[in-house]
Amino acid sequence: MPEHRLVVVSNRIPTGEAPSGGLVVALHDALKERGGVWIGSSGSTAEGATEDLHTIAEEPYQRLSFDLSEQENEGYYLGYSNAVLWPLFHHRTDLIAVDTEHARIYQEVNAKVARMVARVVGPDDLIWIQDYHFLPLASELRKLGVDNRIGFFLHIPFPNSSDMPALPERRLMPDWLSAYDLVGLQTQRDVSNALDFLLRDGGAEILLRGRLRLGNRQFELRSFPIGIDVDAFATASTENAGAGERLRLGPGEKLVLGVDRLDYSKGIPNRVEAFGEYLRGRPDPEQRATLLQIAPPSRENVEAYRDIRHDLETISGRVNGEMAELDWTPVRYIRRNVPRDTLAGLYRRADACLVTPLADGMNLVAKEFVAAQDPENPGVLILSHFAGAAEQLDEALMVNPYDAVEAGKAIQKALDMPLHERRARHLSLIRSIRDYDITWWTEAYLGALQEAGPLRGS
Ligand code: ADQ
Repeated sequence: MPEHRLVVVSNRIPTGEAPSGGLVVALHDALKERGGVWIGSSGSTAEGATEDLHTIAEEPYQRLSFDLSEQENEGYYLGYSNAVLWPLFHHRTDLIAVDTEHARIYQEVNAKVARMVARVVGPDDLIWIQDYHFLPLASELRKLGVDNRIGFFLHIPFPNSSDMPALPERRLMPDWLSAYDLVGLQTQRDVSNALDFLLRDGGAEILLRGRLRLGNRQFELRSFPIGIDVDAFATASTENAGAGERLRLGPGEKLVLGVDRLDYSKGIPNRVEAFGEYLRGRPDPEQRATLLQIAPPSRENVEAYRDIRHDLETISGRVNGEMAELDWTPVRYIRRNVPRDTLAGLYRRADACLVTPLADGMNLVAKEFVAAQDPENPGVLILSHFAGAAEQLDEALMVNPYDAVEAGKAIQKALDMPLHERRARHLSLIRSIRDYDITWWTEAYLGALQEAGPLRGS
C-alpha cells in the first residue's frame, strides 16, 4: 500500500529545533519518515488574528502555525477545552464552568482551523487530529468537502455515561465523532465508555470489529495505548545517573518520587497525604524517606488550577511541620520544569515512584519510570487504578488514590520489597512497555487509519 502524506493537527505546535517529549517526538519521527505537515497554534495571541498560516520550518517536514486572538484563546482554550471538556473527561463535573459564549467560540475556532487545514491538504493525504481541543474538527472539514481519511486520537479518558449529561453540547458529540474514520482511545475502558454513549444515546449501531454506523457514516473505534521511546529514556537515565546526588540524601535515606503537571486530576495532595500516613505508620521511626514532588504549574488562568496549588502547599506544609527534623525535610516540592535528562536520572535514583492520578488517559510518567530503572536493582512503581496505564502495568503496586492509609501501606511495602520481587515485577513491566512503545503506537494507529476504508485513488 502506498504511503500517504501525513497531516497532523494539534493544539500546540513544537517551535524548537529539536522537539522533546514523548508524543511530540513520536509525531516528529512519523512525519520525518513520511514527509508531511504539522499544523498547530503558536501559543501567542495576536489582536484580530487572521487565518494566515506561518511557516516555522520546511525541513524535514513542514511546520505551520496560526495565532489566536485573546478572545479565541479565552473561549476555545481556557474556557471550553480546559474548563468544560477537561474536568468532564476527568470525572470532575463539579468543576465544569458552563458558558454558552465559550462553547460558541470553541466551535468557531474549530471551523476556522478547518478552513486553514483544508487549504493545505491534498486529495490523498491522511489527516490525524490530536485531542479534545479539536473534537468537531472533522465535522467542520467534511462541511468544506474534505473527504480524506481523517483520524482522531483522544489522549484523555472518555467520560462515562453518568458524567456525559453534564455536557450541554453532548448531542453534537455523536456527529463530531462519526465524522472521523478512526477514533483512537487510550484504553479498553475508554472504548467501552464511548460505545456505551454512542449506542445508547447517540443512535449508532455496531457493524463488525469496532466498526460503527451512524446515519450515512461508518467509523471505527479502537484503543491504542500510547507508549514512550524506551531506549532513549533508558540511555538518558544511565547517562544522568548522578542527578540524584544533588538531593544530598542522608545515608540509607529512601527517595520516593512524584512527577506531574500541577493538575487536579493527578491526585497530588492525596499523594502527600499518603506519604504522611506512611511516615506516621512506619515501624522503624529511624527510617528516613523523602518525597520529591516535581509539579510545574499549568493553566494558571483557570481557577481550579490555582486552588490545587493552594491545597498542595497547605498539605505539604502540614506534613513537614509535623514530621520534619532539624536535618530532614520529608516533603520537597519543586514548582518548575526539570530538564528531561535530569528527570531520567532522578527516576533511576528513586526507590519508588508514586503515580497516583484520580483520572488519567494513560500517564507517561509511569512508563518513563520503568524505562529508567536499573534492571539489577529496580525501584518500585506505585500506580493508581485510575491511570490508563493500569490496564497494561498490572505488576505495579496498585492503589486506590483516595485511600491514604492503603496508599501509605503501599509505600511501606515498596520500600521494604525484597530484591527478587522488585526484579520480577520490573521484568514484566519493562516487557510490556517495550511491546507497546511509541513506535508501535504510531504504526498501529496509522496502519489502522490507512485501512479504515478505501482511500480515493488507491
Ligand atoms: P499529561 O497530562 O501531560 O498528558 P503524562 O502522560 O504524565 O501527562 O505526560 C507528562 C509528560 O510531561 C511526561 O513525559 C513527563 O516526563 C513530563 N513532565 C511532567 N512534569 C515534568 C517536569 N516537572 N519537568 C519536565 N517534564 C515533566 C496527556 C494525558 C495523559 C497521556 C498523555 C499522552 O493527560 O494521560 O498519557 O497526554 O497521551
